[in-house]
Amino acid sequence: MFHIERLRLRLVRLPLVAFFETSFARVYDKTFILVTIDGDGVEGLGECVADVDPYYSEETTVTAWHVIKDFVAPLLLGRAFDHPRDVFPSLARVRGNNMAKAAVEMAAWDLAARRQNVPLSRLLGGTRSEIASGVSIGIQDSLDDLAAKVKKELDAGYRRIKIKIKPGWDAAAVEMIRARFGAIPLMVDANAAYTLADADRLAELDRFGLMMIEQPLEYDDVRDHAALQRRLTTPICLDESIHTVRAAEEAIALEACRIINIKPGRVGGHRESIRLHDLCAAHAVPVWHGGMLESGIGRAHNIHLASLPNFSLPGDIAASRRYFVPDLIEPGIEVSRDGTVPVPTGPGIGVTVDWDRVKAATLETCDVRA
Ligand code: NPG
Repeated sequence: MFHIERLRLRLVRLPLVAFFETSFARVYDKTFILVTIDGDGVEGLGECVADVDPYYSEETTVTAWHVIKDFVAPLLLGRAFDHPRDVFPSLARVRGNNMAKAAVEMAAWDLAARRQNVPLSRLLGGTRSEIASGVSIGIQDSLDDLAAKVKKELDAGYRRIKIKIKPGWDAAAVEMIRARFGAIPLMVDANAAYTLADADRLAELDRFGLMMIEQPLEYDDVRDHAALQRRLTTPICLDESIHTVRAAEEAIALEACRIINIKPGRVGGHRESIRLHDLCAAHAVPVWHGGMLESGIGRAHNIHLASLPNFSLPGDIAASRRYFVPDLIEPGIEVSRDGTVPVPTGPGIGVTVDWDRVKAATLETCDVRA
């Protein structure tokens, strides 16, 4: 049992080590909300993955701040919970806004794990002591730049390479990688940049033996993905479209994908991620853990979650140094030469926050009490 006595929101901005470009935007820094929950003399931490712009999803840092402060916090403050899995259902009155809910819900899981003095992975049902790590490489200015990035990440030991694609930056990029690096574990992510009218062009990717193509079509679509999957041998992986467990049930029933990417921010936190993980396991659909350019705090949450058994493919959970130097945690997340990350063994998320760094990166703070 734990109490939720105070919620603190911090708007934090960190410069990225290098720009990151998807089919929808190029970003140079990451601005996000850090959530702290206080209860029973213990603190829990969560990171909101909403961006400043509504390009990946509808939510933004401003909408999440508003929803947490004015709607989520009042439903939780002053209450006692037997288990953090009870937090998400108690927010049911608030529709959607999963990134806002997840940041708070995940902080509650951290708090509960710390209160019990166990690593978060134990509370979540994790079974691994290390997770397999892959990288996501954004769209580059040239194929030579892309080749240099791929080489660097393979040399670092990462277990699979994902590249971002969009019309005009797709088959040639994949062809170059296959020609220069051979049969490496390779996948592509379109972030909804194509339509069903592009099916023939997407089918051209089949000859490259990709592990999967992620979210080729609209962010809220399932039906067209099912039609596309019937025309591709490459497995489709859904990301944006899977905003709830129900959406995953529909996608699986319609055979719209063969793999699912789990991001706790997209589905409302750890509880819903576990339900999604279990649903996929029951249907023999492999899952992997996505990334949203998190700081070490959100990254630590992801590592614990990715220790569950059906996370059988390498996730977008890479080393801190690829994103932020310095990170908000010390030491940062490290990836071993064989492309794995150990699951932290200390209480809760099990990483040490450098509060001076958090303070230096904070633009705005807000406390909410019962
Ligand atoms: O390594 O954290 C990471 C980035 C992984 O490619 C990645 N994330 O569409 O999954 C995505 C993409 C993304 C990044 C989406 C930032 C939204 C914001």
